[in-house]
Amino acid sequence: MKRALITGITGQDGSYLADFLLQKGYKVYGMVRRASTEKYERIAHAKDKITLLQGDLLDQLSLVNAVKEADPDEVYNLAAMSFVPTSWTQPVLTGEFTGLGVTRMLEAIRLVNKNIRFYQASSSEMFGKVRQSPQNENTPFHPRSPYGVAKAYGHFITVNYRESYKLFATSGILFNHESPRRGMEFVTRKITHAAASIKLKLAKELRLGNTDARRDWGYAGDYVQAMWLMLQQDKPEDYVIGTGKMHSVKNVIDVAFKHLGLDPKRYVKVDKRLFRPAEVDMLCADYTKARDKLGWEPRVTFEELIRMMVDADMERLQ
Ligand code: NAP
Ligand code: G4F
Repeated sequence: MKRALITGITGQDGSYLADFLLQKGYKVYGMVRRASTEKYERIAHAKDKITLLQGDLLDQLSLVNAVKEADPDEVYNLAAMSFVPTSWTQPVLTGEFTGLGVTRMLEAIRLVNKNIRFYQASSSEMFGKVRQSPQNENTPFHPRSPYGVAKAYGHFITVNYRESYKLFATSGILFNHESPRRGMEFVTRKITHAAASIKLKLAKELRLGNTDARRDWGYAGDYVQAMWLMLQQDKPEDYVIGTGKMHSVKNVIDVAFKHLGLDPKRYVKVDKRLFRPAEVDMLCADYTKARDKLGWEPRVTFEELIRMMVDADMERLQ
């Protein structure tokens, strides 16, 4: 039985990855940080099958102990401060969690067992003000937020530990991926939840920032398979994962509201206070390498994804 340790198991991706690895017959360990109230909604359905270990990306000893105790074949480092706007209000903490936290986890692996395979959750936010479109593994980075800068550090330290210590360390450069388990503050979920609330007369309007921004949005359930595939290869390499299709925030609004028979013009308001100090205008993945080497393809389309999220929010609110 293979063993995996997932950091960030209480998050969107961690919960889908746990489901995926359990199905594959893995013994799954999840690292969680201590809180006065437990936040395990996303893994509640699988909690009996997962072993939770306390640890924090800020605390080196807790990482060493989590790796020792789980004794994993694979570590998936998904934990991070992942919300871009907060990275401007908490830039130092973001650097600690999302950047230096990666080094701490790599050091824990180097100390405990150099044969552990390591996956780092890197981000298309590193491309930022894009130098070419679509973006692939060779596109230069120009991050536009403290979050993007911290992720670029996490990416390069992963590459560096692979080159310096011959660790099986990979960096998955994932474009935006969503699901009914997406955090409420991210734009897709904010929109699908608001559309459902308005339909049920629980809300009257939706205030958004830059609705012209364009992203390559895919389904989180598809993307965790790509993470796993990266660790099953002969050689550790970095991969771009996305759909190759770009849509605007306005497109998300249209699909979500029309799915419920609502006219978005009546409810959606642009609020300048929600614009970012520096915006990433567009992101679009060239995932040719993942398709050719991993045999990976996204399955859920943009429209299916948004409708799935609206339906789940309707069901939850009803
Ligand atoms: P998420 O839902 O925000 O989950 C983040 C997870 O990190 C949560 O489990 C959180 O735990 C944990 N965490 C935060 N700080 C921690 C700390 N100091 N110590 C231990 N755990 C900590 O994020 P996600 O969407 O699943 O994303 C997973 C990873 O992929 C993140 O690294 C994110 O930056 C990256 N990524 C995401 C996307 C995307 O579109 N979703 C795209 C590219 C890259 P709590 O529950 O305790 O808060
Ligand atoms: O949904 P978002 O907050 O996601 P963002 O900033 O692209 O980051 C997500 O994807 C990254 C991968 O590229 C991950 F690394 C990161 O962890 C996270 O999962 O915003 C998407 C776009 C932005 O351009 C934003 O300006 O939507 C625009 N937007 C417009 N109004 C809004 C809003 N975003 C949010 N969150 N809230 C709004 O009201």
